[in-house]
Amino acid sequence: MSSISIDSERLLGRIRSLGEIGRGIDGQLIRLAASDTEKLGRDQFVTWARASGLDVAIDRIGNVFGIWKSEGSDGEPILLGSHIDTVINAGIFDGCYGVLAGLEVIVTLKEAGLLPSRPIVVAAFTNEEGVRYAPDMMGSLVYSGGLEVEDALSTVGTDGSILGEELARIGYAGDRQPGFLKPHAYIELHIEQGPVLEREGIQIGAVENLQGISWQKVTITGDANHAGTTPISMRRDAGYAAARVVTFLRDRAKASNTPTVATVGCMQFAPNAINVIPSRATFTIDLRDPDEDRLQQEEAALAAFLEILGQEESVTIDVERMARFEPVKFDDGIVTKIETAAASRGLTTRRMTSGAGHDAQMIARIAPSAMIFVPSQAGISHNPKEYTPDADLIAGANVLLDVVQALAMR
Ligand code: HGY
Ligand code: MN
Ligand code: MN
Ligand code: MN
Repeated sequence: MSSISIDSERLLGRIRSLGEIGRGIDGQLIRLAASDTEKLGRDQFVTWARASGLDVAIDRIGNVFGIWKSEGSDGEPILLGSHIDTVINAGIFDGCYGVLAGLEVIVTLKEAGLLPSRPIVVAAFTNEEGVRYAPDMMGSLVYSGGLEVEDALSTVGTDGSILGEELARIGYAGDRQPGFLKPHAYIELHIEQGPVLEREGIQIGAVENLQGISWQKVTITGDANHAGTTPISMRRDAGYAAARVVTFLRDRAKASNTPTVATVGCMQFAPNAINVIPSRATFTIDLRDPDEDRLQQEEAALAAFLEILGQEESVTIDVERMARFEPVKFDDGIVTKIETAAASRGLTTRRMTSGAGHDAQMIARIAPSAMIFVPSQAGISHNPKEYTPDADLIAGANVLLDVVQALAMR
């Protein structure tokens, strides 16, 4: 077992104080990408990183890097991190835990007087959640060469804002080219956001793969008409057609006995009046599966259903792809180091798949990567009830500390 451990109080204190930045008077925590509240969160991370003696670099898509290049260290860095942007009415652990634990690992190594053979860097990636600007994991996608930075900066948000203008406005339109640091390895510590670890009573998840993600935006157009006078047989009801899509997706995923999951998270009707048949329904579809072939089959089945639905309901259906990421397999060597580190601390561990998307899904394109999970109480996340007990948060950070030492200590 490693001779050093993180400073638990410092880490837990920082998680809780960052968790209050962006909390509205209604108690909701919201730090959407490149918003004023996210700026405050970024500023806090930069302040802590600089106070820890790290150099801070910001790239053109606003990714923030805390860099520790100790004397004698050389070569490609070990990269840690995650994100500090949130969904709407978020919990305090998603993303922030990985960024702050990464910083904590660096400070712990510095305080122990240890000198890694490589630089160690902790990143806070821009727009991981994708709530304001699609696609999600955008900062790490650009960083890993999956999206041109100019295209990303010109993205129009759900509020009509332009990402590049917003990053400039909050002072995080950096000057470094994305990808300026090629990582030797990337390890992301994250809450599981699902029920597996808690249900099995396991403390550490050694994440070996991450499922594919397909995001689509659908617009169904019918005819507005009088809710009282229009016979059912004469309706071109966009709202009803949209509802058929929702039940199609759920029924198919439920009957499939596969890990496929499908979610319609956003839906708007127009004109959105109690006594008017909706002329337009706009909604999103989030389809995921750890197997690429099956994910493609699900996308094809959906497309075929929409074709038939359009004819049956006499509506037009337009589909816009918003994001598409293939499943990712992480580096077996690093996953094994995670298992070894957990076992050496007497922690129970298991290999597992990540249901959620993460920056590691993108960085795995350019460097050997893996993730460490800690349990989420009742599997809840993207919800203010998101919670992980202190002991698990500390255990995860210590496993990250040990894996970094295994990768970077002389
Ligand atoms: O959608 C996701 O899985 C991630 O939280 N952005
Ligand atoms: Mn996250
Ligand atoms: Mn999230
Ligand atoms: Mn995520």
